[in-house]
Amino acid sequence: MSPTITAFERSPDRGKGLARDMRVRWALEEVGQPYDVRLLSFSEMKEAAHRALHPFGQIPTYEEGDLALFESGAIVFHIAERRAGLLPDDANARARAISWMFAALSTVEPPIVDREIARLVERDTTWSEQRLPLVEDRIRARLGELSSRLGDADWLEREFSAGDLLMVSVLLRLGGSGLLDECPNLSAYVARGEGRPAYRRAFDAQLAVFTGKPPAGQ
Ligand code: GTB
Repeated sequence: MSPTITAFERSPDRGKGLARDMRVRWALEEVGQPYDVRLLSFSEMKEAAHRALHPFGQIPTYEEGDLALFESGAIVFHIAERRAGLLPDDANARARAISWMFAALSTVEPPIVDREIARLVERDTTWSEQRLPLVEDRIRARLGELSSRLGDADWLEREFSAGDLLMVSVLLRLGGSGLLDECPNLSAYVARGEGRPAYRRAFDAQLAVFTGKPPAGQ
């Protein structure tokens, strides 16, 4: 039986692939696992039926048989553990890839989310103009560190892994900010991720929800 994930019925990003169902779709595409999608409105996300799956009333969720999961990182990890293609077989390499998954979500993503909050939610406050450059400097520092570690490698460890999948997903949230352009190797890294066929399939599928047209080639 195919797993079912949840996604926005109408994503606020208008199909740019920035909502967190995108990373789950990408993981499923990487491992060749077909999936179904249940689309939810904002009000449906807050209803008891959805909160039984997701305590915070958000997307994405993942259901497979009698298993229900929430949190995109946990879902990607579950997919990577169960199916080949997203985590190396060697135990140490696997542990390092998992470290990058955590690094993406708990070290790199928080200041990036903070920037979105500063720009969107706090923009009418008197202190927003002072805060935004500070948040951007925190992102710059992280990007500089990540850029130094990546160097001229294609991926964070030898092979593409769930760590790269989550890191690229997180960095994509900086699109249009100019911050990624300050680290050309990171821009190239993100472009490599976006160029993967599995990424393209996932992107097209979530875009089709927004446009109402089936993905090209279907
Ligand atoms: N930590 C959780 C995870 O990783 O799964 C966070 C889940 C989360 O924030 N979900 C968001 C949500 O359901 C959608 S992805 N929000 C509705 C709510 O909380 O009521 C966040 C998101 C939303 C919109 C854009 N965008 O428009 O660009 C980007 C990211």
